[in-house]
Amino acid sequence: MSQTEQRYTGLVDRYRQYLPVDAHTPAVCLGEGNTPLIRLNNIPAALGLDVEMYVKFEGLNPTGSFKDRGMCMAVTKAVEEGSEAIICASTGNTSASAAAYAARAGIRSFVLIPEGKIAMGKLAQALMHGAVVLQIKGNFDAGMQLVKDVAEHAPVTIVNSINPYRLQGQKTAAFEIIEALGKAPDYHCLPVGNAGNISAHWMGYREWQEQAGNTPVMVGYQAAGSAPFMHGGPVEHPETVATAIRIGNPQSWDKAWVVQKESGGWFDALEDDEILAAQRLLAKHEGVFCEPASATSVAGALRDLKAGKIPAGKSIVCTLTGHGLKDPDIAIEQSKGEDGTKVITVDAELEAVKRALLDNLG
Ligand code: AN7
Repeated sequence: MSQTEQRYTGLVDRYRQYLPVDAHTPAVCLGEGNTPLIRLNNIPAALGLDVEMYVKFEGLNPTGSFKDRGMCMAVTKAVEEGSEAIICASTGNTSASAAAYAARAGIRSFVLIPEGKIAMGKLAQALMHGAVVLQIKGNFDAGMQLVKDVAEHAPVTIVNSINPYRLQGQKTAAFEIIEALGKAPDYHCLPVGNAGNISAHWMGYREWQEQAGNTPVMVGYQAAGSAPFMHGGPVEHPETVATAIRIGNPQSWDKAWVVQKESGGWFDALEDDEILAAQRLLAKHEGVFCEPASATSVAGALRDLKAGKIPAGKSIVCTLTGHGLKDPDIAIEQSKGEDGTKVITVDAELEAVKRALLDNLG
């Protein structure tokens, strides 16, 4: 093997035989997938929980979220089919990913985002990758409807998760977990917005059920102010600090209920302060910085572990869907103490720095 062949190219090459591509399909890849499965040590110990708990850190994908798995497949197929432009509605991460893969493929991208409700890092990405950014005076659900309508009148490929290739790409996360553990975990917990990712994971687990020997119980967590799966129908005005999952009308509604039934799982919801507490816990005690929406999975799993809903002694994987750097505003906001920022300003001289160290060592 040459050095080039040995280099990791991305998930289309790695899982070609399990994906709807043939040997000649040119992959539009950025080295996505192959993300670490990190065992949590400090949090379970501190809480006295008997559990084998992992986070699958999808924030380490090329654009910082799990969307790259699906986008790699969606753009690969769009290009193969001769498309010259892609479009999506997005709470942020899909737009960042679509913009990057379109740039890589040399095609145009159009993204519709809700005005004022997208994290700064995601907007920066869409702009830098050259997407045409349409900020709409409405939420994600309104944007999604507009995308469906406009795609009937213009030569653009929709790359939201209603594009079936998106879920095909995203199912590979389940393959990687089975490869890492030698089996599927007992429980798999994910944040749920449109419910594409939980549906894709279940597809992956089912496809590799034979070699894994088991399938996990799938658990989906939503933000309480944005929890259509708890209300049994669409939520008209979803609100949450976790803007990535500020979605009231999930596009994979039916698929997700099938996952719940087949896997014996459930949906639940968490308040914004529980979500942010889990985000801080992961950052401070495990060195893992995810965005607020991602922490929903860990917040939910810890609550269900404490309540005994998830029994002791089990293995659990929580997906951390996006990187903490996506949303610096929320991170800094949370890091403020009672007297303002926690950054200590000192004179640029040894005594002042020494005093600050000694004051903070105790
Ligand atoms: C960090 O970018 O829908 O349940 O438009 O960015 O598959 O929708 C983002 C979703 C979880 C929910 N965590 O996944 C978008 C978008 C993060 C996300 C979800 C999203 P799905």
